[in-house]
Order: sequence, then C-alpha cells, then structure tokens
Amino acid sequence: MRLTRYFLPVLKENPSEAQIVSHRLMLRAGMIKQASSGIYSWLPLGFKVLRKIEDIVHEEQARAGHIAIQMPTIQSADLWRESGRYDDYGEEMLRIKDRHGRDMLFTPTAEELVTDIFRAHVSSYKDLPLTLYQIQWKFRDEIRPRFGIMRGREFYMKDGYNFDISKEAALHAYNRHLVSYLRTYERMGLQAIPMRADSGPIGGDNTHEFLVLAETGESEVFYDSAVTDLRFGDREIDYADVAQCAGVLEEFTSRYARTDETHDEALFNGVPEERRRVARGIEVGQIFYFGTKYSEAMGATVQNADGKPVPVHMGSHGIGVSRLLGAIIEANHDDNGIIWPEGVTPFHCGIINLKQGDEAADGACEALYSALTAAGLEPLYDDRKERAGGKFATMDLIGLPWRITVGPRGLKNGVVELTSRRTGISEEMTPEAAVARVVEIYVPHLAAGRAG
Ligand code: 5CA
Repeated sequence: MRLTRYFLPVLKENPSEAQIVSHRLMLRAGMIKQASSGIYSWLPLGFKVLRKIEDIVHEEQARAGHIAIQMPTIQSADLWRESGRYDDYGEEMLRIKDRHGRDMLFTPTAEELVTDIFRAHVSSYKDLPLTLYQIQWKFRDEIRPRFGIMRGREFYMKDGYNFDISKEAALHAYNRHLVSYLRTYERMGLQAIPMRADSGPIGGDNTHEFLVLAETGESEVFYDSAVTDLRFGDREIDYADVAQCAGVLEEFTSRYARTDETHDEALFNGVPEERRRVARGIEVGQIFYFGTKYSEAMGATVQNADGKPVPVHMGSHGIGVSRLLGAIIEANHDDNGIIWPEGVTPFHCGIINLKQGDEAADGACEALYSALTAAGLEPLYDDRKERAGGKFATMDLIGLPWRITVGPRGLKNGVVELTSRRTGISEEMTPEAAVARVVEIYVPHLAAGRAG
C-alpha cells in the first residue's frame, strides 16, 4: 500500500476523551472513530488488525477441530424465553420490537440459538462430539462503556459451543479449548493467564478467564508469579488426546491465579510470600462448562448407545476479538506509539523515502516495494512529499515492527537502513539484504497461519 493512496486519518493532538493509552493510540493512529457511546466504526488500519486477529482465531479453531458457522445478530425473544434468560439477562440486553410488535433482541451471546440449531439437526450420540463456533458482533448495553473498544457496547466476539454425550467428554472439550486459547493468544504476542473465575449470567461451575496483565486492566487479579514463567511455545498438541489436553490444563492452572470474584485469601496465603502478586488484568477470553443447563431447558437430547434420549452436555467459550486490539496495544507501546507484534501487524514493513522525487530514492523504494510484495508480504510505503521527521513520527505511531529507510546519501554507498520499532536499533545493509532479513523474520508467522 502506498500512503498517498491510503486512508489513514492520524490525529496530531491527544484526544481528550481517551483515558487509557490503547484508546488514545487507536484514535491517534486513525484506527477507529466513535459512532456513539461504546459503538465504533473501524477505519482501514484498525479494520486490518481486527481481521488479522480474527484470522488467527479462525486458524486455531480449525486446528482444534472446531467448525465455523454464522448466526444472526438479531434474534427472536421466544428462544430466550425457553431458557429463561429473556427475563434474567437484565438491562444489558438490547430489546427490540419488529413492525409486527414481536419481541426481538440483539445477541449478547448465542447459547440459545446454537442449541436450537443442534436440536433441529442432531439426534444421535454418533454425531458427537461437536463444537460449533462463530465470530460475530455482539451487543451488551453496558452501564459504563469505556476505554474505547475495550469495553464497548457493540463488540466483536468469537463464541464457541461444544456438544458432548457425557460430562467427561464435555470436560475434554473444555480442556481442548483452554489449550487452543493459550496458543491463540501467544500467536498474537500476548501472555494470557488462565484464572479461575465466576460464571455470571452464562451459568455453570467450571470456568476460567484469560487475563493479560496490564495496569489499566479492569479486573483485580491475584496470582502466584510462577504462572508468568509458563509458555505454550511451539509444542505440537494432538487435540483429540484427552490426556495431553488435561496435562496442559493441569500445567497452566495448578498454580494460584484468580480474579477478585473467586479470590480466596486463605489459599493465597499458602503461596510463598515472595511469589504472591496482586495486579490488574484485561479479560480477553473465558471458557465455561455448564452441563445440561440449556439442553434440558430447551429439549436438546440425543439417543445414547442404549437408544435412550439424554440431554447433551455443553460448554461455551468466548474470545474478545475486538477487545484484543486494546489489550495488545496496552502490552506493546512506548511514548511514540504502538509496537505491533509480528503476528498481528497491519503491514509487515514500512518503507520511508527520505527524498521523494529523487530518482535514485524513488527507484530504490519501488524496487523494495515490489520485492517485499513478491515475497508475500504487505509493505506500507510512505511516498508522501513530507519532511523526514513527519514520516518517522507517523511510522512510529502506527507501530509497524520493521521499517526500511531509503535516502540518496545511503544509496550512494549502496545501502538502506533497517530499523526495529521495538528496540530502535538500525542497521545499514544492501536493499536485497534488508528484504531477505524481513522475509526471514516473517517466515514463522506466515507458516503458523498455513499449518491449521
Ligand atoms: N457465551 C460466553 C462464551 S461465548 C460469553 O459470552 N462469554 S463472556 O461474556 O465472557 O464474553 C467473552 C469475551 O468477550 C470476554 O472474555 C471479553 O474478552 C469479551 N467482552 C465481553 N464484554 C465485552 C465488551 N463490553 N466489550 C468488549 N469485549 C467484551
């Protein structure tokens, strides 16, 4: 993409309405625009990162054997009356009437609708296990929408639902989700810690939230610092293997890590004092096992091996796809702007032309652009007739992890400059070497996407 042809409405001034750094940087970098309270339009740069995050979620869901569907945002209240949640959900549910006076609602989550699909089409234990998921806009009429897309009213969520014949099988699905979530967050450059949590209006006793540590997080968390040493890494997991998934769950959840809702001071005091941490975190996902709560209420049964009808065991699993942008920025920025992890960056590499109009510089930039594109990467070429300082400031603000700077002086010696946004370290090298280096950096990220 050439910057002169892109739509990147960056702001020079700090927006006064933004209280936390991710909100401020998203507005300044021209990623989002507020449409009304807690509701945002996604501008090109923000939309691009949202898609990158969504792609990673889809890839990791596919890897775990989960199947994508798409359910509507507007749903009939009748289904929600069957489960009893139409009245229970409270003020957070946006209720709507259609022209015939029928009660409708904008989906805050979709347990009812997916259970309705299931009961219409699945009748035998032979069709299980089954996990269906979607990535879809949700609406919750939050009492205090704030921090930009972090606590929006409209937000983008991955919601998945497993159907299993027994509690044991459903707990395997729970463990499988936990494992796949660990891998999903790590691919985005995030460490998200599974913490024992409270199930709220979704129901059930078994639930973990995934929290990214950040000073601006809304949740207070209590944990054993040993949990922050754990990394999922590049281990190969066979998701069908019950023992393997249970092993990973045990490894990642056996140390004390809880949100304030489930915090137990006495248990916490059992952690060696030097390892006890009280901090703040951003909740980027949650998994639930709630057994037969919805299947019994809505008559979602299957025939078991003895030909007897039994209600299916279910769980649901959510990732805050839009909230993740905020969490990633909270964890990756400096005074000059965002620092995208390679896995989610909107463009792989920036190209800065220090002297637009100079024949040699223009030619070298075009050649770099073609070479990076031919290698399957997306460069962003700042081809504006602007002074260098302005170009650097924009590039730092929007946070591309790598930048190649091209100027007539370097070109006389046959070199350009490759700079890491994270370390600020620059190296001079030939344009060919710079392209080769950037391509090499992205190999594991492009490969992770294909391996699904
Ligand atoms: N039905 C279950 C799982 S699909 C469910 O709705 N879970 S949830 O309520 O925990 O939401 C899943 C994730 O969505 C949360 O972990 C959080 O990351 C994100 N989320 C929830 N509310 C908001 C909001 N108002 N703004 C942005 N993200 C949100």
